[in-house]
Amino acid sequence: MAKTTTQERIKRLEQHLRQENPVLSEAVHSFQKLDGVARKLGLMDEDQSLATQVSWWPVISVVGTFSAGKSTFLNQYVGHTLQRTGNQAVDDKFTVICYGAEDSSTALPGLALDSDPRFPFYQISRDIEKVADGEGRRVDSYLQLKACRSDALRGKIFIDSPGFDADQQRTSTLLIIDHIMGLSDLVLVFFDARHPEPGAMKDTLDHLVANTVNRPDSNKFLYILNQLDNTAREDNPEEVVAAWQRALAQHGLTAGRFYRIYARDASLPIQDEKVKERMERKRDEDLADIEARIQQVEVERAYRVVGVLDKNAKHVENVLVPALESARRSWRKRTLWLSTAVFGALAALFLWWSITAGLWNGFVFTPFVNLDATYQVAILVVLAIVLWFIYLKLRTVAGRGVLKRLEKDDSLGPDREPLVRAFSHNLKAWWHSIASVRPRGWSGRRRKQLHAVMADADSFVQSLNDRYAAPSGQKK
Ligand SMILES: Nc1nc2c(ncn2[C@@H]2O[C@H](COP(=O)(O)OP(=O)(O)OP(=O)(O)O)[C@@H](O)[C@H]2O)c(=O)[nH]1
Ligand SMILES: [Mg+2]
Repeated sequence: MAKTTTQERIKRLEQHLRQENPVLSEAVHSFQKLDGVARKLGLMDEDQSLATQVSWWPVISVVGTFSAGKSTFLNQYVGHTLQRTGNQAVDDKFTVICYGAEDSSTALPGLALDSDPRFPFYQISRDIEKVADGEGRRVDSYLQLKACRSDALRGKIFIDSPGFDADQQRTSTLLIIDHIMGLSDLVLVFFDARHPEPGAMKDTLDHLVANTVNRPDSNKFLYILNQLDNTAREDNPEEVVAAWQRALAQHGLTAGRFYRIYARDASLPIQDEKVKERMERKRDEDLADIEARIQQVEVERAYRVVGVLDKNAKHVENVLVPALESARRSWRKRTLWLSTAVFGALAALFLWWSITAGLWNGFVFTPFVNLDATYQVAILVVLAIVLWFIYLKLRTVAGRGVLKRLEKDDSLGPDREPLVRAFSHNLKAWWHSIASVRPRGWSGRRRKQLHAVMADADSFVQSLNDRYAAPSGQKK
């Protein structure tokens, strides 16, 4: 069987994970097993895979105002000068940063992101095109991908974004920012302590703060006041922080998740030893908190991927297969009614016609008994075949009725598409008797395969526990 593009991509996904999280690379195998079962049931076609429906890496994005130090922060975290930094707006693109095995860091065009489902910008060009005519084709001018061999990048994807200014942003850029905020597991929102008057950037704060603090996933937003070292020279550095806190509070940020930091390398020397000591301590505390949150999303995501595997396997067995059985049951019932009606009508028609034509002698149908035995057999065979074909036709008509009902059933939610697909798959199997409600492709063997996937999920959880937690206190 020729490998489909999706299968090729899954292979690459697995190779990529093997380097950075072997447990998850095993999980890819289990997803493939699950895909096999789902395909046999007709729930998906060859080019689909459940593995492409989960994002395999946690996404941590850095957004914020111009020159706030987003790229500097990322360079420091990664331990490489990956991104250019500077006091004019240097970044005009969104940069996806991930782990790569190559020695030197490599940059790839936006197209690489647009066409690869492993990354969070899969087919973004379509969405860009929808909001800005002709811009979809220019996806390279919005996005780029950088890979770098840094341990800090293992198991995560970072997104560095161009400076945000609500008044100057193009709709396509706003769309990408919103897309990123939606899909990220953690969003670091950067502000620049050098901006003396946070009140002057109302629209920007509206977008970055007011619109994010009330989201259901608001917990994933961290608001970071950066470049605090610049305030050390002020008479009252605390006043700068207080002004920012007031401005953010006006936009809805009341408690927690507000950090103040400055870059370790890029910072200015602070003369006053006391101030220096105090600022460094606060910075290190806050940086440690932020880094712990970054670490945490990787752990959460690993468990989530395994959870999705388990959930999907159980969903097939406990929800989709029973739903197909029930669809087959109503198919059988409809076929029965339809056949009774049609064959009854045909029999009545035949009787009426033959009786009025005087073809019966008591219970004997005279034209038939007067024939040769071979003719009798031949006629019976032909009749049986014709009736069989009529039956198959009726069966299909009844099945289409059930299919229509499935297609219209909104209560099925996301299950509707796979169920419709699987039921059509059942409809095509004319040789498979509808006396049985067992869906096409479902068998004891398939059930065992599903159970094996669930058992895999359990063992992955244990391996992840071993990797991330050591209850006995032993070192790995
Ligand atoms: N003093 C000081 N300077 C910093 C700090 N962080 C960044 N810088 C400097 O601020 C300038 C802007 O930093 P960048 O990292 O390029 O900022 P950015 O947010 O990525 O900027 P854009 O991508 O253009 O929006 C650079 O010259 C950095 O060296 C900091 O904490 N303290
Ligand atoms: Mg930058």
